[in-house]
Amino acid sequence: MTPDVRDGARGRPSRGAPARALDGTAERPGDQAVGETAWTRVLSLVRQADEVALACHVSPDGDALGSMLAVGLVLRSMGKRVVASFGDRTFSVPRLLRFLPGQDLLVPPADYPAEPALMITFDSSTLDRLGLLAVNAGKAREVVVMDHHPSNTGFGTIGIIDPGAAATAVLAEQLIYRLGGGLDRDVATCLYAGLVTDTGSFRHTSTTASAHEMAARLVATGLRTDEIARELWDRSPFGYLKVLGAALERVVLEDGLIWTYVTRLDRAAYGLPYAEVEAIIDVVRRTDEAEVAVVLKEDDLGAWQVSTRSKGAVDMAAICAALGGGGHRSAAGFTSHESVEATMDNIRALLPRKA
Ligand SMILES: [Mn+2]
Repeated sequence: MTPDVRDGARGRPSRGAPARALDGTAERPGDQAVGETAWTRVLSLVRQADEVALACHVSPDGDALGSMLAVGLVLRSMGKRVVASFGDRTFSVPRLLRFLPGQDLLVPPADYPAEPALMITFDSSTLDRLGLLAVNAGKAREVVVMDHHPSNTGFGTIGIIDPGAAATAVLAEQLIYRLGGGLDRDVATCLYAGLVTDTGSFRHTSTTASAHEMAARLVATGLRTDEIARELWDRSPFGYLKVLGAALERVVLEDGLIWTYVTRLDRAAYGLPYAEVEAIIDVVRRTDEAEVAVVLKEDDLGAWQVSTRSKGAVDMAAICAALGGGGHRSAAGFTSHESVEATMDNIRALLPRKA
């Protein structure tokens, strides 16, 4: 995609509001959860830096990678040297996210600065979620943590953390705005990917009026909402259908719980990478008769990555935390090294008993 620089399509916080000022003093998208002191420190660090090292959580989703690349593109346009990465052992951008602009900013963890003067992390609630780059963060002089998870542990030297933000992309937009950076179509595409990912395409309860207002600012740059939606949700390799079929063939409904599993053999038969089976939970969880949905996905190393969802009545974050994982009330997960049967028994034991 090429940047869109049409007048009137750039950097207007909302209709009738003044265009973004270079000194960052004009009216800006509302959010008072992050203290002005923190913002002031971040802006001064960024303005002084020649090089900024960006990182997002391992196995990045649209919010993590989109927020990071959006800020990276803007910093580069301001003349900064920018490196961006995530700490997966096998460094590969998930197929769904390869359409995002700014991928040339990415370097594998091995090429990341060992001791960055200024590091900014995106959508990572703990140091561990940075994977291999947790080591670099530990040695960085300053680590700015931009995140919206309520469970954020407060790592880093400066926190730009707002649990009320629909996505880290909301905070990334504010940073860009405060830096005086413009929203061109590439930057907006990255931010929009974050916003639609974390609001479930404007369906989750995080879909506030301000989330829609932000979407309006982004769409005004001329980005293609249809193309972004297709890239994120409406395409898959043929093998996905076959593996989905296998998962649905063995789905079990028991007492308000629906669950199934996908083995690495299922995937191997069609050369389907692990990341492609993430979406199976979205098919399973729609079942009317179930409050809780569980999909066990065997990863390439033979561990079970367990995705869980509830419709709100059951706190899956608490259950998954008890099993060594975490997440949100209605969407959480954990890793299991036990059998499918034992893993399901562990979950059943923690589910509330029916009256
Ligand atoms: Mn997020």
